[in-house]
Amino acid sequence: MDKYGYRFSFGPWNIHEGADPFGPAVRPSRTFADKLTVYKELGFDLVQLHDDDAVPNLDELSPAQIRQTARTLKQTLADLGLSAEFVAPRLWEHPMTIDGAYTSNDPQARAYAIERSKKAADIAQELGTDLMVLWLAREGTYLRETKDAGRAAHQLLEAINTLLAYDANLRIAIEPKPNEPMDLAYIPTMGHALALGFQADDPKRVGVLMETAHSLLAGLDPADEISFAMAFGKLWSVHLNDQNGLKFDQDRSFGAINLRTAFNQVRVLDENRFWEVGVVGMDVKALRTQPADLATKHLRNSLSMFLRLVELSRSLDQAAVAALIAARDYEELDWLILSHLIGRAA
Ligand code: GLO
Ligand code: MG
Repeated sequence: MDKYGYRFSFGPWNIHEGADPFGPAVRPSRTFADKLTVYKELGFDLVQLHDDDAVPNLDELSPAQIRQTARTLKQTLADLGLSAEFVAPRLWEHPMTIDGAYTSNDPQARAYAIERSKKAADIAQELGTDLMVLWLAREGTYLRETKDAGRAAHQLLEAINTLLAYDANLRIAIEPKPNEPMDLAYIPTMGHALALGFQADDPKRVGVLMETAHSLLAGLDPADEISFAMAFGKLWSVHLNDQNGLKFDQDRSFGAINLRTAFNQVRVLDENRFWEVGVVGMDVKALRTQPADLATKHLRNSLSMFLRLVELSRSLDQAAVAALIAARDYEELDWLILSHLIGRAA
């Protein structure tokens, strides 16, 4: 925990080999165990996990074996002073999920997705976290005529209800994203995710995770997405990062592209006391050009940027801001904010 009370997390996928769709890995793989040793050094206390990060090959294991492996991991994490923030079922790599998971046209694939998600819930339980993140990677279409978006909405709701009923303590945070890998995803924004959650059998247990890059790819402002979710007490985690325009999902270091957008995300998180409700997750990737021994600086930079922006948010002259708003002098306010961000007097 830092001096402001925030706790930070990332997932093992955020230390990666640098492969992209046009080129192979450029850095050697680090084992999961090795990655875990980096967390504390970098100031992170919690680990975000896919179900199969926690329990490799879970499709080949019995429910009892899955629980046992997760229990062992809980101890490994504890020995390192770490704990799990959430578990996310990885519903986008298995051959059964080629045409979608909960919304696949194939009933067997849909059944697989539900069974797999139940296993993820068991893993979360054993790891001592009540939070499951649903990034609905392949719920959407490449070809509009292949599926029915209305039917898909009901299928997603049914999947969520099934999981809520399966584990009475489970909370589900939906992570919206508008595209990639799909052309068009069914749950592209915070509004879609919240609407779905409010329809659930136990709406109290469904919330959201806001990822900066995903909001930007939807043409939305991440700070407004945060505020909208927090207005209803629904923001349970974040994936802070950055994104340069409407391109592939870049997962750049937090604040690396647009400092003011980053500042406003931190400002609204801080004003709404996010440290009391959730963990600050960094879903960032090192640039492919980064040599192996220097490939965790994106995590260090993102965390440090967050803390510097908390400092800037708290040192903003609130009286001056209020006076300029009252005078409707928004140009002067613009100047005050920009000056504050570059550390100069207005
Ligand atoms: C990809 C997503 C992905 C998820 C992660 C957790 O665009 O951001 O990284 O956050 O798989 O479910
Ligand atoms: Mg993410």
